[in-house]
Amino acid sequence: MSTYPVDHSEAASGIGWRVFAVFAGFLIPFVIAIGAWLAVSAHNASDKASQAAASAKAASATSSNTGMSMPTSAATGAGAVPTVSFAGIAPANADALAMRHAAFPAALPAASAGPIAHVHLSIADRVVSIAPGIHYKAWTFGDTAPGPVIHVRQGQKVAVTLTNSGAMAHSVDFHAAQVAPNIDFADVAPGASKTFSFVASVPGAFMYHCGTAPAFMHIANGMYGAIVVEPKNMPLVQHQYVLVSSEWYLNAPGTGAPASLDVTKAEQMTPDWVTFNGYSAQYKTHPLTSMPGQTVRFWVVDAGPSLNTEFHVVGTVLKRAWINADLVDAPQHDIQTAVVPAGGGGVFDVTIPKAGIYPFVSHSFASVMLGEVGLLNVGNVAGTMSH
Ligand SMILES: [Cu+2]
Repeated sequence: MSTYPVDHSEAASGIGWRVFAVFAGFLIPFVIAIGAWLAVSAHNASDKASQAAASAKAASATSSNTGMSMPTSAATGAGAVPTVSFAGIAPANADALAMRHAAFPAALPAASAGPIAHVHLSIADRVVSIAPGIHYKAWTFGDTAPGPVIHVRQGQKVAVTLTNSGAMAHSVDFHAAQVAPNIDFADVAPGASKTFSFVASVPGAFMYHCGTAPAFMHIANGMYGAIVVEPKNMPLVQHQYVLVSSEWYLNAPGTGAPASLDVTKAEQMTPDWVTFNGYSAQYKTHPLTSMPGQTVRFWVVDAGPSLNTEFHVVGTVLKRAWINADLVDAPQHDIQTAVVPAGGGGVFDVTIPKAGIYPFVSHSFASVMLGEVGLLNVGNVAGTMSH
């Protein structure tokens, strides 16, 4: 038996010291980390403030040249630059303008016949409408943003002729192609044209877009579209619609003079409008249609430039969902919402037995508030539906 004298107060204080030591072992690095973080934050804040000032100055210096609001460098300080939102701005006659607007044709066009699909894409600077009464100075394929829907059969050769009538160099990058991009996706000078071809060997819903640097800006300015490469074995459906989602970042409201790109907003990913097929909520005033019991296929491409689309149809489930537009593997079944990533696609079938009005949305709901919503009218019923 130990005879070692035990001083209970000493023992107690020894335990206390050990507890303190363990606690301090955790606490001291924590305090140091907090201190370091505060110091870095203060430093960043001062950096960002000076960057913001520099960017604002650069924006006013460069906007007279390009018509766009641009920071000094794409990589600096965008997060700290204050911007003004023009989201939801609408003239008094917005409803009438929305009704008068000719909706971008969403129906999938027929595929080209024969072994070669000839695709002519003309590039031009065009003022487009992106919401009721809102105009935007876009760079376009085929005079619209998105550009024309291209529909080919798997295995077809796609012969592309690109004609650049715009004021600067542009190009086209087909996600459906497997080619050397430095050759086939190379820039075409203003006034010039080029041809190239590829075999559409992989089926899916693909994006095409201008790849001229900075591609970010060329996409944000409207240079994108969808190419559907259809395999032989797709289940037959009664209706097929193509939806291309994209964001718009405006340097002005666009109600009077057309707006141009605000690069800072685009870097911050704070769009003024998010659209299916280039115009806010156009399929609310001009709904897509089907009849009860029919199957509707949505070919969805997200052009970005930066935000995903969380595709969802209210009042039903996606009966078949080819996630990432992977048409080689079997689809998923009966899911609620599917992500279509920026620069990607998805193919979704719904079969709705009951007549009614079924909104389709990006369930990332901020995008709905900015215009990424439409309606599927099943059974030609009267009325509308807000979401
Ligand atoms: Cu371009």
